[in-house]
Amino acid sequence: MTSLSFPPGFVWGAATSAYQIEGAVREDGRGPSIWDHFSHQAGTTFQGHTGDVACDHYHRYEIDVDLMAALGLQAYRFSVSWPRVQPLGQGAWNEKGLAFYDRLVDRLLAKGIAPHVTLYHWDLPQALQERGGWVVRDTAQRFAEYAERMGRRLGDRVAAIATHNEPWCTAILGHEVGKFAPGWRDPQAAVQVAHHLLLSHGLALQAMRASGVRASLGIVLNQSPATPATDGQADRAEAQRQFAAFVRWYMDPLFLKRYPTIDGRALHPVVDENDFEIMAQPLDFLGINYYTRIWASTAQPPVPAPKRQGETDMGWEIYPEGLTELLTWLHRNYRLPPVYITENGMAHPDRLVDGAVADQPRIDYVHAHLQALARAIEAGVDVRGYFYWSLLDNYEWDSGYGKRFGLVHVDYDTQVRTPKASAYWYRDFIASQRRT
Ligand code: IFM
Repeated sequence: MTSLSFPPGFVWGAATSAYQIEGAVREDGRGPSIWDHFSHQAGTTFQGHTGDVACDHYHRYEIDVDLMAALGLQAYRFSVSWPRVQPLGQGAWNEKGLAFYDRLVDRLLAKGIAPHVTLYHWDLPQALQERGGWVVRDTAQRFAEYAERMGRRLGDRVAAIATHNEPWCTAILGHEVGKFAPGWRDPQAAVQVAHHLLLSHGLALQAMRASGVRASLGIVLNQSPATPATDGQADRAEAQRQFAAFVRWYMDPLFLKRYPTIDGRALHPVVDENDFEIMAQPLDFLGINYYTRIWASTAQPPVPAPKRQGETDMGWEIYPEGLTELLTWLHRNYRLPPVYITENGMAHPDRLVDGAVADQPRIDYVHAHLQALARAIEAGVDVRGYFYWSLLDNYEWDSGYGKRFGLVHVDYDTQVRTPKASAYWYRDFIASQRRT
């Protein structure tokens, strides 16, 4: 085992999201989401995979919570499927959908596992998309109503509620690159979507606080430091530009009530007078998802990232030092609330052999990132918890079931769950932390 030691009360968990694991997309009154719609269009996902069944967690949540308990997890981060609880994204609520999350939360609590809820992990009700989706300002208001309802329903029992997961992905991958739902390729729309996501976050926090929600309230951002490929002026400027677009575009409005100036960026959202005040609501916590760094090269062809510590099955460079670099930079530049690492993990081409999965590279990945995290904490960053992504192998969006991130292997034909070597390693690590 390891000599790593984290502050008392540090929380150890794992994360998932609704569309990636639940399945049961047409059951008990759930409405369609943009991911149902998108993944059913030809050519959008790996081998046409959809989340129709996924890990069938909707029916198997009890055994999944038992698995978490067996691994000694102290917290579980999951998301609520908006169209499961409000099929059209406005108007009527679906009691059967709400009751599912009641049952999940109660089972977690019965096992001593703290529920950390995310309200939006990319599955917008399709009915709202048909009215324009996130490019329309009114969607932010609809989201605030949904947040308030979920806050009242779950907020007295869950530890934390995050509004959004990774708004950059919704805005850029969904509306500029087009590889995520709703599949748009419109950079001006993307910048407006990013604005409305942050606005909806602020409105949601206001609404939940006004109705007395007791859970900690925050947001989850995906972030990476940016390294210039060379010492040249052009690469250094490019690294700053990419970092501003990826990290500061979301952090500055939340903490400094403004957007950063980015060299050469002509696109700007329409911003109403009071928007920055709304977006910059005090945060009880900030969730950060960290996987890799940005490698900035202006050469043609670009200088490739060195990948000295290898890459994951997503092709992402393994660069644990980036977690220390990122957190210490954020700590120096913003007045951060308590931070949680709400996602960190690796895809690996795991194989089940004789009932076991030997995923030593994943163990090495987590260990190295925990060392990097410990260094950031030593440097003064107030980090309160770590969630491995993901508890289960699951539906990796446009990569379908082709990429496995889980601590627990899922056989998608039989739905049998098999903890991998990394799950046992993580279990023993958590137990060792309880003793320190
Ligand atoms: O699977 C995703 C998750 O939904 C959001 N963060 C990154 C993960 C790995 O790509």
